[in-house]
Amino acid sequence: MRFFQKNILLCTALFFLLFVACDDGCPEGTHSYQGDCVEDGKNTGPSENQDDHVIIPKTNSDIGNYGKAPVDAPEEENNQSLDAIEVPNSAMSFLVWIEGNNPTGYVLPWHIYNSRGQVIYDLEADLTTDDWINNQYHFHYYYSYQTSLFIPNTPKITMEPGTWRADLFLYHVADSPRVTIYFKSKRPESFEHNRLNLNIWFTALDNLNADNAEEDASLQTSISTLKELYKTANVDVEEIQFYDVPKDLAQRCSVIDDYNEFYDLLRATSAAENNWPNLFLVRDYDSEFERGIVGLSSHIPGPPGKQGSPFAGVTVAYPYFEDLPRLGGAVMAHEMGHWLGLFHTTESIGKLFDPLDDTEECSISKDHNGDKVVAWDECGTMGRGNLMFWLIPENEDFSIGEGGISFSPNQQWVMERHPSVQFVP
Ligand SMILES: [Ca+2]
Ligand SMILES: [Ca+2]
Ligand SMILES: [Ca+2]
Repeated sequence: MRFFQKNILLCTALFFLLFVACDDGCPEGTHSYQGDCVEDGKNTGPSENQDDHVIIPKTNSDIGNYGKAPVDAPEEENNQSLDAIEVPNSAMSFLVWIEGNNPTGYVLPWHIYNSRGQVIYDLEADLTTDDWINNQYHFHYYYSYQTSLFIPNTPKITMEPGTWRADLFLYHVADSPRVTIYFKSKRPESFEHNRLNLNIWFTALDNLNADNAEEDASLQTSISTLKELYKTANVDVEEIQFYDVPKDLAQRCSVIDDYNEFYDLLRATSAAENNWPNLFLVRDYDSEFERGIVGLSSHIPGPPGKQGSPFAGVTVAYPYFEDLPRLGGAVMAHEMGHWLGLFHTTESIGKLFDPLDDTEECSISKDHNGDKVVAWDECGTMGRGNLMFWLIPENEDFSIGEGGISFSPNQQWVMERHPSVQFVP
C-alpha cells in the first residue's frame, strides 16, 4: 500500500508494486523489473541459469524447451511428497507451505494436478501476455523463497479427496526445501461462525505500545473497524494479544529498509504465546523500499501457525493513520485479507484480477487518462464496493457493509478455508 498523489492507493500484493506505472527510470513502454527495463505486458520471468541446473520460466514461447521442472523431495517432519498429497475425505482445503532457506532464491508452483490427474494450474499457461492466470487455481506471478499452494483458493476448484500432485520451480532456494501440509476439516453442521484471533506487534512507535494499546483511542477505533469489516465475511475477530518487539530489533526495523529487515521483524513472532496470525505496526518503510508503500503482506496466503517464520504475518505503517483510524483499520483488514488468501480484485495495471466471480473487474480499458493505472474515478462501482480493490477510500467517510465496503461471499468462502480462520459453534 502506498500514498499516490492525493489518493491513498493499496498496492499491497507484494511485487506487483513493480508493475505500477510510476516513475521507475525506464523508457516509455517499459517498466522496471529486478533492475532491468522490460517491455510492458511481456512476461517478466527471469532467465535460465545453466550453472544451477534449475529450470526457470521464460516467455511463453521459450518455456517449452525446458521440459519438466524438478521437484525436490520434502524432508523430515512430513512424509508427504508433493508427488502424493494424500487428501482425506474430511478435508475442506489444504495448504502446502514450501520453505526454501535462501532469500535470494524463489519457489513457484509449476503444475498442480487434482486427484483425477487433471491439470488445474499450469505456469506456462499463465505466461501469455494477457492472461497470466488460469481459470482455476490462482497464483499471481511473483517471487519469494518460500511459497504456499492453497487448494481451493476459488470456488471454481472442486475439492476432491485422493492423491493430488504438484510440480514446483525451485531456484536457489535449497537443495531440499522443507514442506508442511495443512489440512482443514470440513465445517461441522452445527458450527455457524468463523473466528480469527490476532497478535498485534508494536515496533518503536511514539506513545503506542503493548501496555497502552487497550487505552489508545485511535488504535481501538482501527480495531473496531477491522472487526466490523471481517464481520461482513462472517468472521469474528475475537481475541487480540499485544506484543512489543524486542528493543534492538524494533529500533532497527521500525523503518523497514528492505526485505531482510521485513523478514527479520516477522521472525520476532517466535515469541508469541499462541499460533495466531500477526500484524506488525511499524513507523514506515524506507522511501527506496518498494517506492513508499505503507502496508505489506508477507504472502498470499501465509503459513498458519508458523510463529518465527519470516512469512508469519503482515506489516502496516501505522503513524500514517493515527488521525485516520478507520482508514487504518481498513488497511489492517486488507493486509490480513491477503495473508488469508485474497488477491486484489483488480490490480493497479487493470490486467490482473482475483479468481472470484462475485468481485468486479476494472480492466485497463477503463484507463481514461492513459497513465496505465485504473483509479477510483475510472472504476466506479467496479472498485468501490470491495475491501480488496487495490485502492481504499480517500478519507474516513466510508460505510461498511451493504452499499459500502465489504468482503464478498466468495472472499468469505476463501478465507473460511484458511486454517487460521477457525469454526466456532
Ligand atoms: Ca531500518
Ligand atoms: Ca473477480
Ligand atoms: Ca488511469
